[in-house]
Parts: sequence; C-alpha cells; structure tokens
Amino acid sequence: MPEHAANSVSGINIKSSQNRLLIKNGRVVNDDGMEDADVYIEDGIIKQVGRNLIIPGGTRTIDATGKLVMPGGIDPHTHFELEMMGAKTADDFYKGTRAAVAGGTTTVIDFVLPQKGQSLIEAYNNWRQKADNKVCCDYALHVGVTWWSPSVKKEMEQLVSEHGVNSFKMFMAYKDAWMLDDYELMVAMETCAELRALAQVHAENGNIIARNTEKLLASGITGPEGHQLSRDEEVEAEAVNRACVIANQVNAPLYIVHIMSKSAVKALRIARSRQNPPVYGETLAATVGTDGTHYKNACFRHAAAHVLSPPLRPDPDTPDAILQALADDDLQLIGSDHCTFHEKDKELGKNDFTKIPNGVNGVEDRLAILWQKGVNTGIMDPCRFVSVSSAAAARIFNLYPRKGRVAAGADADLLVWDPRAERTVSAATHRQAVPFNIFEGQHVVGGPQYVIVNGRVCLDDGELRVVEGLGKFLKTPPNCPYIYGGGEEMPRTPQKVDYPEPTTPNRVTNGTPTNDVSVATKQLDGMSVTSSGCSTPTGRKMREPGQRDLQNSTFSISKEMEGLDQKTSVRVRNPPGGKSSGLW
Ligand code: URQ
Ligand code: ZN
Ligand code: ZN
Repeated sequence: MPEHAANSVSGINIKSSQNRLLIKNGRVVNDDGMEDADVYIEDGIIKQVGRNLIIPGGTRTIDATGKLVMPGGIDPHTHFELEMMGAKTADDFYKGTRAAVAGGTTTVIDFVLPQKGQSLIEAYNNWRQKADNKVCCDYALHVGVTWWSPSVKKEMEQLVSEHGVNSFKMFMAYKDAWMLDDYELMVAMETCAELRALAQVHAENGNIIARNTEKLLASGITGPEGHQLSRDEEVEAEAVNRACVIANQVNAPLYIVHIMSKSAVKALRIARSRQNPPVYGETLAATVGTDGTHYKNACFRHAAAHVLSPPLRPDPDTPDAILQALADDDLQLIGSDHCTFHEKDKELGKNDFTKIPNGVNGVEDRLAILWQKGVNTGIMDPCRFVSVSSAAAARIFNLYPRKGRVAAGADADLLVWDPRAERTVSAATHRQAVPFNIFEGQHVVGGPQYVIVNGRVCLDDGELRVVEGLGKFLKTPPNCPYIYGGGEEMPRTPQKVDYPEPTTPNRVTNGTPTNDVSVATKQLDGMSVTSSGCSTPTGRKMREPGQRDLQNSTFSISKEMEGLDQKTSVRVRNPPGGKSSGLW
C-alpha cells in the first residue's frame, strides 16, 4: 500500500490475518489507572485487554515490553486548510493529519469557520469536502458562530440534529471579523444550552485590543512585539471572566479554548469553583513548550512564526504554571491550535503586526512536548497525561469510550509509547508543511514507537505509513452525559477559596537538553506499586491516606526501569468513571 494513495481506503483489501494485531507485554495506561495487559485488535476494534488471551494464528504481534500502551491522542483544536487574514494555512487535511499521526495523535477536531454572513451549513459542507478524502485519521468538527441572526440559530439546530456537530466556537476578539458582542454571545450560548451542545469561546477583549492597537501603531510600534503588547494577560483574563458570567447567566456549559496565561487560569479557576453547569479550559502545546520572549527576536520570520492569539506570554513562569494547572485540573485539556502559515504569508504583516496571520504549529509535537515538560519533570503522571491529551476531549465531545480509552469495544486508536525514545525537535525532520518549528532544538525523551489508527499500524517502529482517506468523520452527538449528566447531577468542581501561586518545579528550561528519564519512570514505578496519583476521570488527583506523593518520590532510576521492564502488575482499582456513550 503506497503511503500517499488518494482515496485508497475503499480499495484496501487486507487479508483477515492482517486485520488482527496483538500488542503484548505492555503497560496499558488509561486516565484512571494502569495495568500490565495485552491488547488484541481485530477489524479496527479492541476486542480484548488482559492476560493469557486466546489469539488466532497468523496474528501480527508487537512486543511492547518496557513500553506504555495508551489511547491515541485527541487534538481538540486544529485549523487545516483555513483561510484567514488574507492567507491559507499551509497544512491541509492530508499533511496535517499525517503529521498528527506521526506524533501519536489519532483523532483531530477541526473548526469550520464561516465568513461573516455565510451560511453555517454551507461552510460545514465545504469543510467536509476538504477533509473527507484526505484525512489519515478520524476527525470531528466544531463550527464557529462568527455572526448572529435567526438563520444562524436555525442552522445551529440543523448542525446538531443532522450533521453530527455538538460544539460551537464564539469569538470575543477579531473585532470587525468574527467577534460577537455580549448580547450575541449570550444568545449563542443560550442556543447551545437549548441544543444540549457545548459553547466554546475565544476569550480576549476585542475592543481593548482594537484601541491598544491604534495607539501602538500610532507610536511607531509595528513589529511582532506589538502583538503581545496589544493584548496582555489582563485582556485575556477579563474575557475569561466575562464569558463565564454570561454562560452562568444562561445556564450553559462552557469550554474556553487556548488559555494562554496565569491570569486567565486564575479567572477560570474561580469560575470553575462557583459554576454549574461546568466550565472547561483548554491550553496549548505552544503554551507549555515555548514562551513570548520570541516576539522580541530580531528576525521577523522567527518572531512572526510565534504569533498567535491569545499570544504567548513573556512571563517565564507561564509554562510551568500552565503545566501545574493541567496537573491540578484547573485546566482539563491540551490542544495544538495547529494553524501554520508559510513565511510569505506571515510577511503580510512585515510592516504592521496586525496583519501577521495568527497561528503556530503543534499537531505533531503536542504529545512529546507534554510528556517532556509534564511527565519527565514529575508535574503529572502518565494517567493525567492520557487524560489531558486524549480522554478528556473524548469525554467532553461525547466520543468516550469509543475514543480516549484502551478497553474492549473501543476503536483501535492506540500508541505504543517508548518512554526512553530520544529526539530533537526540528523543522528539518518534522512532517508539517512549513520549514519552521516553534519547538526547534528541544530535546525530548519519550515518543511513539507504533501508532495504530483504526487497527492499522500507521507508525511502524518509527516508519510512517499513513493512508490518505483512512480516517472517518466522527459525528459528535449532543447531550453529552459527562457535561449534561443523564438526569443525574452534573459533575461539579470543588470549592477552592484561594489561588496559590503555582510552584516552579525543578525542571529544565526550553531548549535545554535533558536525558533524565528518571522522573517519568519514577512515576511509572510509583503507579505500578500503588496506583497513587492516578487521575479520576474528571482529572482530580486521587491520593489516599498513606499513599505516596509521586512528585516527592525518591525512587532510583534503575529500579524504576526494572519496574517497567519486569512488569510489576497492577490492576485498576477505580472503575472507568463518567458516563458511557452507550457503546456497550
Ligand atoms: O483563534 C484561533 O483559534 C485561530 C482562528 C487562529 N489561531 C490563533 O491565533 N489562535
Ligand atoms: Zn481562537
Ligand atoms: Zn484556533
């Protein structure tokens, strides 16, 4: 099968033995626990997870000794083939999903973004046309509500009832383009709640940005550094708070996309402690993997490649604080907001930062960056890694447990993750369409050795073998039980009174190599002994009296590696939480 075989899925005629796969001797990681188990796959579905499985002859076997078997990543935020700010993103649905699979992501959720005045259904159909025959992994769609009228409301209803959409993104920024005012935002959120869909917001105060921009340009600040100056943390935090208040007024669940700052996390945390229906927060690989100091780089190309909105923050404590927020369930997910532009397009803003098309890369390196910055440093354990990079998105967008879980009955979207694999991130070797990578030069330890997409081995011991068109469009049903509760009480966050400043863990800074896998494997060893630190399905830490705090653990590296290789057995003690989508 050639790697790039357009529309080749229908032509796939694999012998039945090739539809069978056994992943043996690995440690299976879900968001609520780990166990040493084999995983048997047939016809794209996980059939069995356990020990001593009875397997038909001729089944291909992957030996995962010393490796982790995790659900494939779900990237809840991509922009493939998006036209914005006079340019088109460089990665189309083929190149973008190919890069996703290379990095271990097996489902993406892209955004249909209609132009002002455009029919939402028409825009949705355009997106399906762009994507359906190109995607190398499954995908779903959010739809942007970029203008308001009664016809928009009607189309939202149709999108939910007929087209498999359960989430809508509203913009509080991009004044004169996609921005809604507060009244429109309120009605749009109300509509989402009526439809039992999920309202998403891009939280920045577009009016403040517009005025600040006028003043900056008038004072002669035209370079990329002006981007951050026009929209500092306060501008983001104010919008987060306002969005939460509006959602609360209309009793709508809310999802805030790309949270980029400590101030925004603080605003979100306060809202989450008081609000029901729930509020969820997403951050980005860019936010934990780099920072806003790059806007001062003398090279326009370099600085402009980091321009996205909300911007990266110059405060050097931001990446660690955001990682800590992910670990503590103040944030629930990490996406990429992958939105790459060629250099010639970024140059549209050479003399005016407001014209630099907004967006950065991330779909390929999201998992490795999170593992390196979050797990290898001891900030989060592998279960929480699975939660924020996969399971939480499946739960929130009502794809769970078909996606986001290693269990019998789920889609066979899996990673065999090698916690010792080392590489240096570089545009020279990445699969994304642009010759620039915002994580350039960062040394990461831990990465996918095998990536299985719908039962097919698409990264095979490091060799990429994607199939164009292999992915399917995933309908996301409304009335997600995880959000709306099937008649039972909705999930609530505990009351938290104060927001302590996040501690700065002992870790490497951006770009500084570390070969120390001890912390990650400490976590693995800790998990194997006690299961402590495993996240609940809502992400909060479950640590029982007497159980050890993994972040303060002092195991030796050799013991930990032995622990993984010798496969100390552990059973999941917590049953899978949350509500199922009725798969079983
Ligand atoms: O706002 C977004 O999510 C897209 C449209 C652009 N990318 C970005 O700068 N965050
Ligand atoms: Zn946005
Ligand atoms: Zn985006």
